[in-house]
Amino acid sequence: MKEDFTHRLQIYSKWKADMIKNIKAYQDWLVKHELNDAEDDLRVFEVIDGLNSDSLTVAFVAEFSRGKTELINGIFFADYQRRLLPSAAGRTTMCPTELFYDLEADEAYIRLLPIETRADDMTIAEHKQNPMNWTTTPLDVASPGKMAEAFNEIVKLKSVSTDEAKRLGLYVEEPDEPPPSEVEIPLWRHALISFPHPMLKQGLVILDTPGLNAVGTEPELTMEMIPKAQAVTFILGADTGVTKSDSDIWKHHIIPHIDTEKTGITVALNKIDTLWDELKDESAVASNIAKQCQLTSKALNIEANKVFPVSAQKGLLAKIKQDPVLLEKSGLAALESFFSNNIVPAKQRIVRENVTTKIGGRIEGTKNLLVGRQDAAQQQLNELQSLSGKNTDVILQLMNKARDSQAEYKKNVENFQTSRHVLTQQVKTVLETLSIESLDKLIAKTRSEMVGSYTTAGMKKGMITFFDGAKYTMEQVSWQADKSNELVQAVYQRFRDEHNVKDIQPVLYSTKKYSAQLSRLHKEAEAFRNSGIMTMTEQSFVVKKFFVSLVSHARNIFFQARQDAETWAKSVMNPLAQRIKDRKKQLDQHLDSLKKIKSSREKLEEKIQELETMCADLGDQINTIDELLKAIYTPLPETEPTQSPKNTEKVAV
Ligand SMILES: Nc1nc2c(ncn2[C@@H]2O[C@H](COP(=O)(O)OP(=O)(O)OP(=O)(O)O)[C@@H](O)[C@H]2O)c(=O)[nH]1
Ligand SMILES: [Mg+2]
Repeated sequence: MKEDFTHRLQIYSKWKADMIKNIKAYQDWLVKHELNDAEDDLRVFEVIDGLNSDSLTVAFVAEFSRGKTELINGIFFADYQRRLLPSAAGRTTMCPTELFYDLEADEAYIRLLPIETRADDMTIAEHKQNPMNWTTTPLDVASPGKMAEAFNEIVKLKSVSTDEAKRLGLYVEEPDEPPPSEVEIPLWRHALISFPHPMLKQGLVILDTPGLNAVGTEPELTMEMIPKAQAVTFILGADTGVTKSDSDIWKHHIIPHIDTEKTGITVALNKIDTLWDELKDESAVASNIAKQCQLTSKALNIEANKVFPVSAQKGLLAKIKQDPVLLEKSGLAALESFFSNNIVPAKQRIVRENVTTKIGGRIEGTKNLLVGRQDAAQQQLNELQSLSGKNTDVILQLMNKARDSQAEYKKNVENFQTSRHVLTQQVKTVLETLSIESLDKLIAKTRSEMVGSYTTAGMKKGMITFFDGAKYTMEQVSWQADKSNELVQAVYQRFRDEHNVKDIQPVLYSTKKYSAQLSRLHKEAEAFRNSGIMTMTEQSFVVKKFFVSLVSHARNIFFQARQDAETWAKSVMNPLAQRIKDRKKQLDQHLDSLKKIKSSREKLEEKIQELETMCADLGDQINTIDELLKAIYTPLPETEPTQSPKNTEKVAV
């Protein structure tokens, strides 16, 4: 089964590689035909970069000791014939752990972020930009024993004074107990494991998390890392059922932060082997498991076919011992095939949409330009063909017509330059409103409202200031963007009328995406404020962390909105400028041809032939672009329908 997932990842990687090849070919083609400009080059590089660094994240989340790590061992690392990542009773995984392969460095390592960095204002994402802040140890991949030993770092603890633990937000005071002088805290804040496993090399990232109700869970994990995953698997224990703590995690840390349209959620009801009973017949056991799944699906309010009964431990054992009967019984294969059949195709769809929105329009624009050239060449060809056997007067008439067109063209260019200038002024106001400086002022104001009162009330006030301010700014931008769009549309309309072209349409700038992101962030912030975390004594620390990640998130949204506006402003008129340039060239060439034909009638046949070759060449170029468009818009071959796990079919209501 695992081969299935690997195989799908391979097909997906190949699709990405082909996409990169096609886009590069397009870029080369643009350069060769002198049709590229700096903005387009940048966008193409961005898309290629995005495809190169694209990854697919599967996150495993749960209360502690539900078997997250064991499930990862069983699904992905059974080939190593042992339990590769440490899994044991009680709290084991002490820091979020990302398993991936660092293709750029092409090295296996474990990189650990010291727990003390919790005291600073930097997010984990920001720390990732700077390997100097981490402790890096190379991994000896030839020795599973040595690797398992290196991975043991992620379960390590150390003793610190209670004050130090408080400073790091890792100590919660018990109301009736005197604080101890020392407490045990995790040694590391975050772990990155680069490991040359075939699936990880294909871009898979596995996120293992510590029990989410642990003291000091950083909001960055629940608000950023988990929501960004393409798949989230929530794990429960069949021995414990859905406890209050499980249900709190599900309600407060998972559901409010996940966009179910984008993220595939599955629930693994683990440890079903605890329900196996050799004294009962198999059907009684199966119906007991099915009942548990049904209860789980009801308790979490999730479709029954998303609940997978599994035994991670027996699955791992079955794979190591190569026991197909036990493997089947462990239910691991059903969960794996769900991953293969659903996660990869969903991911490919998102990536393809991203490529098409970023450069699809540009490629279509290129095609329209070529069709425009072909039409113009065909028109000239028709004119020249109609000249054979005609006298000089007719040629003179055509020359006059061409000169009139040139004069008209000149006037249109002047109009175009004026509109371009007006648009530049208009866009300036959009960019000014989107300035990071004004957002930073808002952040400072919010901070001053919250500092010293990291309480529910202080936080509520701060959040109202922040989101009202951010929303207001975005509305302003949206209003100004509408005005810019109207202007652009008017310029295009005029261009279409004056130049008699039908197919040319502008790309418009929209803040919709950013407003939606902001309101999502707002929703997450509200969910956070209403969550149980706010009543915990360590609140000031967690709230501060929350604020840090909220601000970095909001800043990113504004930064992206501004960058997009800048790129848009620079390139929105390019298709028209390109057409104008083309038109000038065509008019000049045509007049030149007519002059030559007038002085020597033998030239007529030569010019007709030139135009015929040009039309044929343009036809070839249009075909090439069509192929490229087809490659970009075609999804991966149809996948098999979603498979339901055997046991839950019985419980589907
Ligand atoms: N019987 C049984 N025990 C399991 C199964 N899966 C995991 N366990 C045991 O449950 C305990 C916890 O497993 P882990 O994989 O460490 O759990 P975790 O969710 O990663 O826990 P934390 O890292 O503490 O958050 C270990 O002793 C495992 O051996 C299973 O399918 N059946
Ligand atoms: Mg674990």
